[in-house]
Amino acid sequence: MTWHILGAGSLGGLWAARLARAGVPVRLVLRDPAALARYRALGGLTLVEEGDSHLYPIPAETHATDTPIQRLLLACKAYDAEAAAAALAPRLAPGAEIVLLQNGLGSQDAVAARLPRAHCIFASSTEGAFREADFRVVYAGRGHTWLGIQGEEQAPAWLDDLRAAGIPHQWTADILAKLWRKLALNCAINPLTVLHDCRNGGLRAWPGEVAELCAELAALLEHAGQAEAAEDLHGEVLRVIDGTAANYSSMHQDVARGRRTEIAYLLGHACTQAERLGLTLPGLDDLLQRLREHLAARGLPVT
Ligand code: NAD
Ligand code: KPL
Repeated sequence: MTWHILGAGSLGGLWAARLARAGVPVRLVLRDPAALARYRALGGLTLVEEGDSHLYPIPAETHATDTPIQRLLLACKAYDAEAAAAALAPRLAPGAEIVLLQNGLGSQDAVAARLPRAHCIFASSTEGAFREADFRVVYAGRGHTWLGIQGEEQAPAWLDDLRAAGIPHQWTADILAKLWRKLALNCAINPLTVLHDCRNGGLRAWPGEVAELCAELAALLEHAGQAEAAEDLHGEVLRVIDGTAANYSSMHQDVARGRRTEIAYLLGHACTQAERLGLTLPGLDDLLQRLREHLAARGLPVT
């Protein structure tokens, strides 16, 4: 079974290279003929691991190719996911499996609503990768990927492809708990690193602000039916701040490079859900307001 991978960026490239070198059939789905021409001129996708680079001549196509897709890895940013899924909808075979690698929450439901006949598998990853150049990806941090369909205990047989490819992963019947927990961690850390213009460790100078946000995020998780994901949230946030003290958060890196952030699917989603649940969370609302002003002042989208 061929894996089509849409989004030959950081995580999509990382998955594509590992699957391809394990002998799993992979095809990249690129945005347009210009991207395809640039890719072909380079001769494939390069993965850099521990300083060693290797070129993988993975076949590629554009959306316009008309062969059916049975298995798709959607590896674009959350704000591109719905449009990307809609563009590929006519090519999806009945019962196609789509793995959604997007961080945060909100985009997965938008994709699933667009593709009611597909099996959408949600994923939450702590692996780290970045694009050094076009179609050149650096594997920057080992991590783990949780995959699941909410309430589905039985892992699909095709997870064997990930095992063969050495992609660290685990199936879970409670993928929403994993996604909510990561969203809460990201909401407690990332916006503050942007506003205080600091590395994650710099947040040690703002213990009161971090504690207040964690208390509000834990209340949100509990009201959203995610009591387990709320457990010891503050403790884990402090451990992540210490464990990644020298790093800049992903949102800080996006803002520093003038790139659009996934704010709508992280802090924006948290505030929208709080409002829907009738919860007043002044610290999170104020953080969202300040973050939007900060982004707007730099000409970046605020949603
Ligand atoms: P990225 O920007 O490096 O790659 C996304 C790719 O998707 C880009 O190459 C873009 O051109 C492509 N794309 C967008 N729309 C497309 C379309 N319609 N057709 C074809 N290609 C299209 O992004 P990333 O860092 O790989 O992040 C993907 C998701 O994974 C995000 O939600 C991110 O938060 C999450 N994530 C990333 C990392 C990481 O280390 N990079 C870690 C954990 C989670
Ligand atoms: O995931 C992260 C990110 O930077 O996006 C961490 C390191 C957990 C900080 O929130």
